[in-house]
Amino acid sequence: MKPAKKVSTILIFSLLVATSVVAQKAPLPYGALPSKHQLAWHDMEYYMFIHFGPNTFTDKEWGHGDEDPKIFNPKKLDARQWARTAKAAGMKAIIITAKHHDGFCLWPSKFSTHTVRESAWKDGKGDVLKELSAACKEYGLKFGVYLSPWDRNHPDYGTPRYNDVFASTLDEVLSSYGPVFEQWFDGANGGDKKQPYDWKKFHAAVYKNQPQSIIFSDIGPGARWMGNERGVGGETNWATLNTTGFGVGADAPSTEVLNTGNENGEHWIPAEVDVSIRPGWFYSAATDDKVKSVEQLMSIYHTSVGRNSNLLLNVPVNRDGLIHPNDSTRLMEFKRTVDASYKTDLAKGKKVTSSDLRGSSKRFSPQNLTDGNKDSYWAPKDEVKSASLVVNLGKETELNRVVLQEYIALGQRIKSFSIAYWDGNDFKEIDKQTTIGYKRILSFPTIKTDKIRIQILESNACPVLSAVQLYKAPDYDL
Ligand code: FUL
Repeated sequence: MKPAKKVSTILIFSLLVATSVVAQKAPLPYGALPSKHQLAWHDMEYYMFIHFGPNTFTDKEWGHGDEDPKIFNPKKLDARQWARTAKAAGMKAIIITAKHHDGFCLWPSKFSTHTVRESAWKDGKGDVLKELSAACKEYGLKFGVYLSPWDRNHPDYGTPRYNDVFASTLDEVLSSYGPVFEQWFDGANGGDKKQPYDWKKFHAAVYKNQPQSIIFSDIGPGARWMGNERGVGGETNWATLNTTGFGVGADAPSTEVLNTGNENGEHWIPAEVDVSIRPGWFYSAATDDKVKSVEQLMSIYHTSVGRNSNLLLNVPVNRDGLIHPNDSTRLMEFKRTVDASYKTDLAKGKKVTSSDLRGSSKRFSPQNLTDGNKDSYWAPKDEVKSASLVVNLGKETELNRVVLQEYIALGQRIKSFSIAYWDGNDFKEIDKQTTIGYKRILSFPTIKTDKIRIQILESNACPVLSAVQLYKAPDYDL
């Protein structure tokens, strides 16, 4: 070989190598990104909320703070029964109202005189947080706390001293009961007394003790309220939100914005759907026959977990200190239905082809979509913003659910997509939707096909999908 020819061959060869190396780099992250704690939080999907306190004994939703603490006397309280129920229901954690708006503390706080210590329960020697955190640990559940900044009992409320009291209260709870995966702050304030909250101080108290904790409030910073208490997350649901100029409660973004998030929002603040299994948040014998049906709960599952949100389902504890059998029975029926619907992934291991490949590396192959591993993903080339994927089932198969997951560690990117099935001659559209995010579930009447097509119609950066799953849910769950 002549030296000139040799040089040009080497040049071409190194150019080829260079292009393939460039093409095979992972896509760059897009927009606001989840922290590693938020990524772990997304994986939890479904957990229990417990509202419990003096309201349980007075049949109120909002106590006034002047209730006699002696009324709190749950004689058969068994936190292990709550944890056992949550575990059997498939939940991953329990968040309890450690302090609701009436100020009553479910633990013997040094910073209050309105607590379990002043109650009749266990002669003032009890501590609900101690029992529940131990039960959660025993059953492998995470533990979280709701502490209302609005306090209708504390004498300092409405004075500058209160912010320090509340920060000390947080400090006390968050340093006494082991790991707290989520700190829940509600935005309600129906009182006459004005109290400008020092959120910076409150957040510092949380992170000092529990750096991994997800702080929930109307606007996060860990997770956001999704704008209603009916269990309905936005059909379009971005995990990103603009918070500049906004606050909690009256200063929060509109409920519409909370419901959908902001496309290209400043921060990763995903939605958490909080909803009660009964009409009220607190237990009342009057609602024993109004526990939500399996159909209602399945619908909520699809409008929460199925729409890029976590589901925080409230199961109020009764006056005995137990979860009522009507609630636990329903939770088990719900679990059976979810399991029956999402038991067998018909796409698992099936061949997937895509309109675009990001080089030849297995690392970005469409095959990763059906490998059962949500940490592997498919991505096309950087400049590709719309693409098409076909799952070949190999034989005619009945199905009525499609589950999609974006690889959110690289941001939420997809703006719209459609799904279609092969009818023997052509692809027929089943549904067309907007966002995907951590998880999107689409339900539709049963079809029989051997191929499903997913078209990414618009994406803010090249789409990065980690899973396509297909299911045939029993018809009763529609
Ligand atoms: C709201 C409260 O006012 C309700 O009582 C309940 O705790 C709900 C989950 O949050 O802000």
